[in-house]
Amino acid sequence: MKIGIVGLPYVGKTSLFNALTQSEAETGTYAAKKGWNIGSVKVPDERLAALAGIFNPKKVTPTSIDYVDVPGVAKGDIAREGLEASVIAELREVDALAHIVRVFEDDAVPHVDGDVDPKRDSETIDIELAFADLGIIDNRLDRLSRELRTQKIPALEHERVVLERCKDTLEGGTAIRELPLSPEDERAIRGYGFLTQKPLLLILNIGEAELDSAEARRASFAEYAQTRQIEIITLSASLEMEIARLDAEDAEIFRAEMGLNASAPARVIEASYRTLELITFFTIVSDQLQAWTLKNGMTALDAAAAIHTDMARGFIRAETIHWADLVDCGGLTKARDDGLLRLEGKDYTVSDGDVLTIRFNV
Ligand SMILES: Nc1nc2c(ncn2[C@@H]2O[C@H](COP(=O)(O)OP(=O)(O)OP(=O)(O)O)[C@@H](O)[C@H]2O)c(=O)[nH]1
Ligand SMILES: [Mg+2]
Repeated sequence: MKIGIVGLPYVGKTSLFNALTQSEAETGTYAAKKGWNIGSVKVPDERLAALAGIFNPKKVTPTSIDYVDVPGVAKGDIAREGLEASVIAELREVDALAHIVRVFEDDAVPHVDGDVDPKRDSETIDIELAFADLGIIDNRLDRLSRELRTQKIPALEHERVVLERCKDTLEGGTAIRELPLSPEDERAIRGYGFLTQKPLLLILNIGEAELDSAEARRASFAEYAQTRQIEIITLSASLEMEIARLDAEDAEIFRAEMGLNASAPARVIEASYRTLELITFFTIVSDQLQAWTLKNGMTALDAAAAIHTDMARGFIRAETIHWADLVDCGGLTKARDDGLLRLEGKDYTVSDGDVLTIRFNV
């Protein structure tokens, strides 16, 4: 899973990236504007520790999330191609976007549009993302109308109808995310990776001295977020970057002193999971305990495919137990003896926290 961090220039994108991935990428207003940073974070999961407690596995593999930190996008950048095409192409590949909005006041950090105005700024980015999608749609519609003049191809006709709807939606100031699309419609445009179709997290970068205003800030964005179906997180990126440099114990003490409750990276990761509607399942195979992600609603066969295509091809059944039941009874053998392992077929809908043992032959 990959999440792209976007926002205006100098709003704290790289600071947050460093906090999330424990990196030391260059921050500050003179950082190079080219290219992007990619880093990975292991998803903390208490269930893994509990399961490891009964299995003593040789290896424990958590899931991970990749974060991509791209250069800032200023008003008009997309229209005048001020942002490298490779950056946009990279963003088209991500599963979700985290949009950072500057709330912090700091005279030492300039603002591209003169002053700090979180609402205006978040709308600026909405518009830039919409422009990026419209550019692709217009090009494609041109091509399609030429192709469809000479021959009638139903799939292309359908694609044209869906793209026209996307275009109208964007021109009306709404993201493609909010456009109801059937699964067929969805398939017709999936390949374009439209930026405004991606799940979005809104991250308000509150100044370290103003953190007690976080709730009020969040409330001021409640309506904005609700109409756009997005989640809001508040944090201070530069403070989180400092905390990420401390060891776990000092970080805990520091958070307590600052009156910060849950760690911001953990909140961003949790929100990423919710936004993407992901669940976690676990496997225990030859001394290895591993966590995997799956889209909510997916089946045991999808879970098998996530592990290995051979497993999906030769799928027989999935022996299934909820992680807490397994921890309670103390092991898979005991669970099997006690009749706690359920035998599920390929259509079984996997639940968050399931431990699966996939039986298959190849
Ligand atoms: N006071 C304060 N300054 C911050 C905060 N977050 C970021 N900054 C400062 O803002 C400047 C820009 O931070 P970056 O993290 O490099 O911002 P960016 O969005 O990656 O910038 P570009 O990549 O150039 O678009 C740095 O000088 C940071 O120290 C914050 O929460 N409080
Ligand atoms: Mg940066």
